[in-house]
Amino acid sequence: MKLRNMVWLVCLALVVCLIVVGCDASLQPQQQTAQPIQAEQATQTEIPPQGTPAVEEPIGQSEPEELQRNEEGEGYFGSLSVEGGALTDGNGSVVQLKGVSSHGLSWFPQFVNEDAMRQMKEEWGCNVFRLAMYTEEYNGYCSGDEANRETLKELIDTAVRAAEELKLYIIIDWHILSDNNPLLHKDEAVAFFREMAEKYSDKDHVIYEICNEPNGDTSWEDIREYAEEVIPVIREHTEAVVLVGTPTWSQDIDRAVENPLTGYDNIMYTLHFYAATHKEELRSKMAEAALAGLPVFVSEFGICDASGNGAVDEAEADLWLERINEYNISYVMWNFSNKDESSAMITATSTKTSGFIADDLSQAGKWFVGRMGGELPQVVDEEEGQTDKTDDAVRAVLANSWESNGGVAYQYVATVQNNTDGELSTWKLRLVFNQDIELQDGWNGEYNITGDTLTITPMEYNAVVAQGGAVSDIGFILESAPGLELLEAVME
Ligand code: IDC
Repeated sequence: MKLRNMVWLVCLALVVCLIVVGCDASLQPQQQTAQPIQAEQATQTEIPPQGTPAVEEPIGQSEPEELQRNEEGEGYFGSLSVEGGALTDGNGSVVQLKGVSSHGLSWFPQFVNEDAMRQMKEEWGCNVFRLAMYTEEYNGYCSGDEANRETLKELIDTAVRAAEELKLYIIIDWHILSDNNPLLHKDEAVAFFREMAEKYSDKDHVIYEICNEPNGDTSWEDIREYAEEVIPVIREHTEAVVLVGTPTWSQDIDRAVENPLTGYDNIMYTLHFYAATHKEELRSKMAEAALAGLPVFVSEFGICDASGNGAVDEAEADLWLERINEYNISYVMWNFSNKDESSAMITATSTKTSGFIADDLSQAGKWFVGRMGGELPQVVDEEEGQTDKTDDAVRAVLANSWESNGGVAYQYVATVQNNTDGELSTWKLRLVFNQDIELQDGWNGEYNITGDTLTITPMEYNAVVAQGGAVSDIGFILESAPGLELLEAVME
């Protein structure tokens, strides 16, 4: 009797289990793939059924249970296309690009480097980097000479190649501004985009922004006329996403709603805002365009005023971000440089071009990284003794430390200062610690370790130091037991 009861009980339990599992599966068909996505990762969601206004069926960060992590991970989705007003990956799932824009490539070329791009991607959670190539202002593509044009194209190429490795999208931005009408430099634009599209025809991660901000009396008809000439040239080589600016510094997106370009796939229209200047009126315009099914891309925004300077308005910036996410719109923040203006993400006093810690970021920079859910290393344990033991020409500062692989990771930033009376043709640093170390990562130098001693020699590009000059941002991460101390840092 007892045995039979037990058999019955086991069978009953099995049946109940099967029913429960079955119900659960039918209620949550996507459970295997749906997992909460990390804040710093770009989002990818189910595309809403055609014709469903996004406002009724909000997609994006607000409904984490609907989010799917892209199999490729890291916020990189391979080749992109535009479907039903949304940016999508190859499987038709909506994706959102998030990232930063360079300042003018001629102004701040040093900020376009692989280490900085790696930090954007890996620590801040960006999946797109925009290269703002002014056409007119300061050594612009059209105002500068041929050598300048070559330099700009080389910088673009450096970024495109680094981004390919890092799985970061790149926007090549034809940054018209004081040359207010894109028709002014149409021939140059046609030639430039022909060259770029041919060169990068097989690069899934390149996006073309054909005119930053038409302004003045430039009409939507002018922009259309320009786009009708530039887009076909790009299309001879690639189906990559093309971003088209709109009148009034890319604010009149409603004109594109009324009369969008036809006959091309993968076209998006840009809306730009500066939170301390542009508020609910422009936000509604953006939302209406998205609701009307227009593919909208915020390829530039700032959280200060439209001059790129003035006070930052975080409250208004948060309202913008909320609305942007509601419609799953991609966004790119102006600007990744240390210019002394409030839109610059790096403080003017920072001398670094990568390896940024919290102190290097401006209010705008901190806001951005914070909202991205990214990491902001703080300066910790910067004990006086740590820098005192260095000689005049070498400064090595512990920037951060954290637990790692059962030990501790120590991030240092070193600077070489040329205090001699002539140029240094090369340099070599020797850093001695109180215990054995291992190298986890290092940038802007060649690193060698024997026991407790680290030697650093330059890369090709930072070997020569002018008299009175310095090489900053020699950065490295060491692994060691707790209690690591730098005993000596000298130039050999
Ligand atoms: C600003 C830069 C500033 C530079 C100026 C050149 O922040 O350092 O001197 O351009 O005219 C835009 C433009 C963008 C502007 C930015 C802030 O796309 O080039 O950058 N802005 O004025 N549209 C609205 C604001």
